[in-house]
Amino acid sequence: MGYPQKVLQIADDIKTMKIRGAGRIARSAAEAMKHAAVEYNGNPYLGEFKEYMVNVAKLLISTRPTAVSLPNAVIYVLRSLKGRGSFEDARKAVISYAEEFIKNSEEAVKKISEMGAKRIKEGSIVLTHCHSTAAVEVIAKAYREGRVLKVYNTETRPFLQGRITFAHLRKYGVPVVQIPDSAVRYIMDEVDYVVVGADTVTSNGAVVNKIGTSQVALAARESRVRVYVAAESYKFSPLTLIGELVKIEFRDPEEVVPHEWLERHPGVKVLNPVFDVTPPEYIDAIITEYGVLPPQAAILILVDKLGWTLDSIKYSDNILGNLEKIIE
Ligand code: RUB
Repeated sequence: MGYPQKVLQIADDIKTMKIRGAGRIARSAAEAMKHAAVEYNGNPYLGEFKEYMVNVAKLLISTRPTAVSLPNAVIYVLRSLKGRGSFEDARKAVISYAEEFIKNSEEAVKKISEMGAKRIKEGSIVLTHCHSTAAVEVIAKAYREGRVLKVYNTETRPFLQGRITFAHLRKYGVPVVQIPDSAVRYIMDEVDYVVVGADTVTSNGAVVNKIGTSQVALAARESRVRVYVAAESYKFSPLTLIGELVKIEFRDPEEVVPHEWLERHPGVKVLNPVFDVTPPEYIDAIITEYGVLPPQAAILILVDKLGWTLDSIKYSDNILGNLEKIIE
């Protein structure tokens, strides 16, 4: 059985980065799961519906590898199928869990903006990198409270997400100065806080975010500038509790150099890693909806708040291969 057009469209939009940013990717994936359930037109048998939903989940999870928000959102919705007695019951559960995920996610960003803004002192200069909804909301809230004078905003090569951040911050009236990524260290002496988002937070508090974030954090540390990461709890990776590494996505070289240039230089190798890892020592705090934490407390989000135990990480070997087990 095929998938509804809207589900295929969301999967493609995540892959091609029309939908991007870990939070938006997660909410869109939950939306796609909901659509898949609403538009399911196969036989009304529980087993068949479950199999179909697992396949939709696999399709969505395979679109981009790094942001754990994507499998976390999909698995949150998939879990609703566990223990259901009938097809109709199962379909309703998927729809309501998907809606719940989206609502919780939006509320989390709001709480993060409120708690994060309080951490910024009046009259500060902030630097941000890439485009993070959570980071933008912290900065905008702090600006409304008179805490932010201006923002240095990196252009974020090669995909130039900094232009999206520029538009969002300007919409909120925040004074923004665009800088090339290579100007970060030059400008850091003027900066009071770095505020960025996260694609994945590991159990030891390392943050995987847009390529260049670790260089920004390094320059900040050298200048004794505080680094805050705004991250909802579904950006925390359960698999890192058992030592699994986060897969870094590499994208098309043509995002870095034009096609014609590549043609003129046959055989040249161009690397386009799109995320990097900032170690916990370079991060002052991770702002979550549950509070502002030192990175070393990341494990508490996974264990205390999300309820993961070593035994419960049963799909550990291969998350795509073991999705069926989640709903047994
Ligand atoms: C986006 C990126 C963002 C995080 C957090 O990368 O690295 O900083 O996803 O964003 P890409 P948010 O553009 O490759 O998806 O706070 O919006 O979840």
